[in-house]
Amino acid sequence: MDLGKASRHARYAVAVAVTAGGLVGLGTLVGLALPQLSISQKGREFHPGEITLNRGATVQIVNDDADLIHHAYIDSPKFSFDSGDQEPGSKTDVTFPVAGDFNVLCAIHPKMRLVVHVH
Ligand SMILES: [Cu+2]
Repeated sequence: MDLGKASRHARYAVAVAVTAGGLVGLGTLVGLALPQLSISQKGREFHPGEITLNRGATVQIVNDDADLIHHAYIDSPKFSFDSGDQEPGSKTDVTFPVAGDFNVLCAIHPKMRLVVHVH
């Protein structure tokens, strides 16, 4: 094992955590410790319906409707995404690589909307 490499990597991780904490405070630092944010689609609604993330964050969209297929997508000049059909019980990860405001829509249920603010 290359201990020198592991040690450099560890220092980098600590520096990132300290910088993030210093810039935006403890609340976000605690948020960073969570593996990811989970969004429900129960009852043909994204819940929560609006979230704010740091660039690079990953959201997990969970189809927790028992018998409905959903199909999440983002169509923006900055970033587009398409989940394909989301079977009941499925989980889909979306990582937001750029800052901006994005609407996550459902191709099957036009009223479904999740607003994502990425800083
Ligand atoms: Cu849907």
